[in-house]
Amino acid sequence: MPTIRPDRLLADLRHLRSIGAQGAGVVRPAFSAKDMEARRWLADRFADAGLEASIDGVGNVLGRSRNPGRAILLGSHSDTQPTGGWLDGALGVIYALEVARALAEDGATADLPVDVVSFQDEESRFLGCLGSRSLVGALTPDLEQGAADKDGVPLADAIRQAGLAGVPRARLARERYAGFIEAHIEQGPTLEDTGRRIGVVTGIVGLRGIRFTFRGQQNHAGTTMMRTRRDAAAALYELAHRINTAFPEAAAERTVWTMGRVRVEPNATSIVPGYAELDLQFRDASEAPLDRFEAIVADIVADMNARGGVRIEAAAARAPVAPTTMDAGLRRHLEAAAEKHVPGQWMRLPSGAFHDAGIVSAALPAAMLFIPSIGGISHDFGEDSRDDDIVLGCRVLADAVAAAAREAH
Ligand code: HGY
Ligand code: MN
Ligand code: MN
Repeated sequence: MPTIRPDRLLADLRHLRSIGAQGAGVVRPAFSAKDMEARRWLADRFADAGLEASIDGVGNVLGRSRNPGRAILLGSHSDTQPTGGWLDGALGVIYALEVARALAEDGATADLPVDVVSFQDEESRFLGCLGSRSLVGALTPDLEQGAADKDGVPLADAIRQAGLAGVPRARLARERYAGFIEAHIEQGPTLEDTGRRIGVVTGIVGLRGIRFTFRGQQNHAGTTMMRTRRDAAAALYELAHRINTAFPEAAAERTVWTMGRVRVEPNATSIVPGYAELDLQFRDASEAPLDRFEAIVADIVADMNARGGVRIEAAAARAPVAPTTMDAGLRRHLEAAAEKHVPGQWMRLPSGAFHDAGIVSAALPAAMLFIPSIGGISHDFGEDSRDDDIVLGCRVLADAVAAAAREAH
């Protein structure tokens, strides 16, 4: 079986961490200077590994094997959240590179084609999983038009400023691939809490987002009597409270919802706010609870608008991500490799985070492998995993990929 090189794996992970490093974390938003610097470095590393390296028109970094035959695609994303951890996405990209190198260096697997990818904007600076959507042909014009980041920077401007305007966009040749495998940190506490070292993902959550806007009347905080106010922020707080009261009844066991972005204008102590925004995001492994949540929200908004005063509008805040099930055949290879390396110390589990594998699974059989996150922390500078877990995860992936690639070849 192929032998990964832990020193090389960790050195590349740490080099990638250094690009955009802020304390223990990393700030490398999609299309930023640091993001593109990291992508150019990855392209060089892919080329050093003997792959045909390219960066496409939305910033996906691709490394294509020169070996003939049906390939396995490996990878994840190298862009980060605004307060990004050093392993979210980066782990899967560097694992993919290391596994491609290890198979190429082993006579028994050197003929197997393994391609490597770092997708762009998985973290939704513009829209979730932009790069993987583009690769599988799901980045439709209506999704792309009008896409802008939270500061109003249009996607088209970011692409141009990154030097990618007019660069051809790669499109997945489905017939080339037997499947896609993404390794990722768990970003949750389950593996650590249960003493497992490897997770094999059964399914990936679906996700929807709604942005509410509240239009009232800005006024003086002292002279405007309560009965005459049209307080946009008060309406926001009422809606948030009613959501938090109604949702638990309609939720399934692992349904989650988050209201992590709020805007109140003019955001001044002595002024009754005239305008406000609230972003709601909700996730579940099946569509039914998500549908129920949308119906509840529509009823609450209609009830509040019927009262008058503040006008509430609700609009989709992002491209929805559908729940997906991971491929049983690829999962079997991951499970067999996990059992070989850490018998009984692995588990099957769902992913509460969404991932590029969820998008790619519409076009290819897809599977995911998790390693533990220390304290279950992620999307935070404190995100971390133990070196021995990082090395073990790559060893398990290498064996699983060698078996899957041999089967496909
Ligand atoms: O939000 C997510 O699930 C992913 O980590 N971007
Ligand atoms: Mn991620
Ligand atoms: Mn993330």
